[in-house]
Amino acid sequence: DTKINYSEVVDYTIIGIEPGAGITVTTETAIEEGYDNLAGWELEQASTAAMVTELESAIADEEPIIVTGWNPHWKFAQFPDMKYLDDPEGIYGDAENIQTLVRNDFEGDHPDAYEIIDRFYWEVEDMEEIMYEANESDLDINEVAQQWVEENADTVAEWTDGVNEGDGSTIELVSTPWDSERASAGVLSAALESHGFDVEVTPVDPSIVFESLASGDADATVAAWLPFTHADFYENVQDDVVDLGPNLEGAKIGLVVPAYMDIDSIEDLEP
Ligand code: PBE
Repeated sequence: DTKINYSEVVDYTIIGIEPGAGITVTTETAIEEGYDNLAGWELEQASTAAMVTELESAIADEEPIIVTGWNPHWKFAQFPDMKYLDDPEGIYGDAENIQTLVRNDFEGDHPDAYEIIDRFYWEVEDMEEIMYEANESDLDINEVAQQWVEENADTVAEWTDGVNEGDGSTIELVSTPWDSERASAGVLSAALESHGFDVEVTPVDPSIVFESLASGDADATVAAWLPFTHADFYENVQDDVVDLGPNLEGAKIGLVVPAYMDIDSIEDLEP
């Protein structure tokens, strides 16, 4: 038949993102251990911005392209004509959570901030609204997050009601540099600040998020993608951090292609 050999057209290359991302590690696992048919494939690593640029230009020309993708992400939310390739080996997993972790002694040291951070929970639509708004406007994600906290007082009250006001002590949040995590760190900071805490947010690579909590250098994160994306980083520090569970359910990662590509599964790729 006349089926296009997409693997050849994309030169056996997946367009990835930053080398330090969890999805980069997961995709290397898919290539090296998960799928025999990906033997010899390359994962191009540069940045999320470079991936989005390549994706936009491929779509403009209706060319095939395979990228590492995830939700919530404003770009994928905005392109309904993208699809995840099926992952029969379960390397990328099904639904992913974004989870909250704190350092071991944090609850004892800052019980009130701990209570707010433990209660912090929101929906995919909330996070997407902030990312989308920041991309449509000239505002920084932090400013949009601050506005969101002012406009969603009922939700924020679920996190802060009945908790003692902060004594001005500083809470050190550690996060990652993607828009999704700039949004969540921005919202949680604004909520904590509105309740009398000072907050510092440090964006770093995911491996450093986990290490800095385990060493006690940082207090908390709301940026852990589990159980798949950050599995390797988490396993290294599991006993030295406290997992407070999901703050958002319904995230996802995987290999993503434009819907005009007549291909459905990672298994359809050719070595
Ligand atoms: N991401 C977005 C990150 C976490 C958030 C999926 C690109 C990653 O570590 O892969």
